[in-house]
Amino acid sequence: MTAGAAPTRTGGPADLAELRRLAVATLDANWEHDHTVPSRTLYPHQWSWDSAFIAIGLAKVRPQRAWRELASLFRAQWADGRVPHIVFNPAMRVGAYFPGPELWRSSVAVGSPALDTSGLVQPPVHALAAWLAYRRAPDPAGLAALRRLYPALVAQQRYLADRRDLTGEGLVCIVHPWESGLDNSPAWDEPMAAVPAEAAVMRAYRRHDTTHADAAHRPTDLDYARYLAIVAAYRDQGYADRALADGHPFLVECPLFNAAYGAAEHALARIAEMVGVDPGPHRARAAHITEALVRRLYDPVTGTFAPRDLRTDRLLPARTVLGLAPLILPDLPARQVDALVVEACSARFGVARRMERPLPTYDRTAPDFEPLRYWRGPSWLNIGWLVRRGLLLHGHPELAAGLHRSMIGLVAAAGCHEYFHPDTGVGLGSPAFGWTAALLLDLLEEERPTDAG
Ligand code: 2M8
Repeated sequence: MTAGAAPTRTGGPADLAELRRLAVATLDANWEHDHTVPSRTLYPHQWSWDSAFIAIGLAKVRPQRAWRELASLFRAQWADGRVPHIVFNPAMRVGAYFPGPELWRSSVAVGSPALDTSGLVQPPVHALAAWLAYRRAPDPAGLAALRRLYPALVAQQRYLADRRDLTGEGLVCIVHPWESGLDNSPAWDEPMAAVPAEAAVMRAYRRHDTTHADAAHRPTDLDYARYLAIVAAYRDQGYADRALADGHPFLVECPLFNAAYGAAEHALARIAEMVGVDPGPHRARAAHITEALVRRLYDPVTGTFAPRDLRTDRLLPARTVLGLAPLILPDLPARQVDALVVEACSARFGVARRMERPLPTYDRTAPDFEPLRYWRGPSWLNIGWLVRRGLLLHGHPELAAGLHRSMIGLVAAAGCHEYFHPDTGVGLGSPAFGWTAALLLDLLEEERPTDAG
């Protein structure tokens, strides 16, 4: 089925031209001088992986903005190479987002930039985004932007390799669920249960998210108490990674984060070729990361990838969509590709040529599957976009087409929501969400990703 046959239900934009207009209008409305906010209400600052996804969608319609989006994010890169997960807009009123700069206190940390930021990172999808933005707008301005970004993208990878590979085994760890981007995924339930905190901690703070979104669709107060406890532990060490091994409360090797880390080296090899640098070292690192991912995070018993908790050295049991992310690696061995296709097409995730239900973020058959709560079941466009890309890369165009149709159908029926009920398609969270609009635009282009694009 083509995008033109996307289902339209009452209340949603009717045809593809209207969908395109809605997506562009959403991105225009969320544009804020040099970046796009994920949402005017829930997330009024700049977020790291949001900007990467947004740049991909902007490339065809607003190419200059695509490059500004990435350039503004990288202006907030720390001296050690980390790209912060939030760059705070100083023009926003205090309290516009919780936790704000007063909690992060980045300005007193060594090597932080002039702007207030968080001290965490997010999945490094930026090199891939820069490469895809260039493929979608391959003009001299794009090439000049790639040239400027290349050293910063290399430094981002270097930070991860030098500071976050705690075991020396070739994978990098995340130090907070927020770094995964899938904040309250059931994947993190086990390590989070070991983080000391009580829901009562939240009485000292005012959460901002639950004034804009239904509390039943967001993380709980107990989750937030633990999020803050982990931030405090990292911040009080000055965000210095050398202290992580000495009892930091959350240390996990995440399959999506590491798949992005590997995909970044593949993208950097392409960028290096374009800007006249030797791509060989990027290719070698990419191969090393894929090998480490298979060795450390692939579980032959379940046939999928799982996060490894470094505090216990065990794979975490929840079957989440994080496990499918290694499909984005062009050099994933056939054995793992085949196993992930089986997992994707199982009743847990329901990928099919004729998908009837959207891709969930968690195993539909699990007793604690929650179709309304954030990353514990709902369908998200960035994840569907990544999995679709992986399916195309590995020669499954019909399955990719099912996902494509289901994602366009979601937005056609409900608009550019942040996430969607995985059965009914009802829109949840922010109704005008940046990466939903951007990735919808990209999907509407109907491009066939290959290894190169
Ligand atoms: C969500 O995360 C932030 C914290 O970083 C939040 O809940 O306040 C996640 O969905 C994350 O993946 C996303 O980047 C961010 C902004 O859209 O919101």
